[in-house]
Amino acid sequence: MHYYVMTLFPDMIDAVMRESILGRAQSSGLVELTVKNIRDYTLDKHTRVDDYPYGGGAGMVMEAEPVWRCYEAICSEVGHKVKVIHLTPQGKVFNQSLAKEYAAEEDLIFLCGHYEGIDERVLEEIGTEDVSIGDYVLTGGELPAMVMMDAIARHIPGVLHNEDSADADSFGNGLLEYPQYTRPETFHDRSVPEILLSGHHANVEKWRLEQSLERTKERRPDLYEAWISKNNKK
Ligand code: 6GU
Repeated sequence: MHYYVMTLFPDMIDAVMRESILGRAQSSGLVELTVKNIRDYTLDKHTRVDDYPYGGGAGMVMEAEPVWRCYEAICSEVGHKVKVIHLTPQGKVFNQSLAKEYAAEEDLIFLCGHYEGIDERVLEEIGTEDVSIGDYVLTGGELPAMVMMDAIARHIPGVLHNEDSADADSFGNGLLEYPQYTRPETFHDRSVPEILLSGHHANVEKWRLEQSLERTKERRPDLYEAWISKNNKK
């Protein structure tokens, strides 16, 4: 997977992406990351990349031309058109199945907006996929892009050391994950559930599924209902 990020704040991306699972994935060659500063593609002599909105209103709008030239530069590096994910609270909401879908791509461009957004015409011209990470407003698309790159990379074979983990995790089966425990057996008078010490694998699995269902019903009734209808129809 080769990720490209188009941003006005390249340092923000570099700092985070060097660390964690994604840093490792880059060292091992499973993930490549190229960060492009949109400002490098402006033709304005004062390196301006934003302007006042037509029709008036608060804030500034990112201009079409630098975004377009940056996009074209990436596509000519790659040799063909690349799917562009535009991070915006107006997008469809990102989830685990989208993460899996995007993980099948060879290259992905993340276009990070700032200010009051990006001139609509360049979004149309590129044909961006508009994606949000949830119903709240952030100051820019950089954090959402990094959230998505992390979630997507976990589905690339070899990125997680334990190959099962991506599917065993919360949402892999459509349910929240069961609670986990490690040593010691007692912490502040709280004991590890007896069944986990039993060594009886089938009973442990049964208990974990019950815990997952209980937890999902309580915390995410929407996911619980979806799981029940899916599993009763089978
Ligand atoms: Cl993708 N961008 C911004 N600016 N805010 C958000 C978001 C994206 N997703 C949720 N809030």
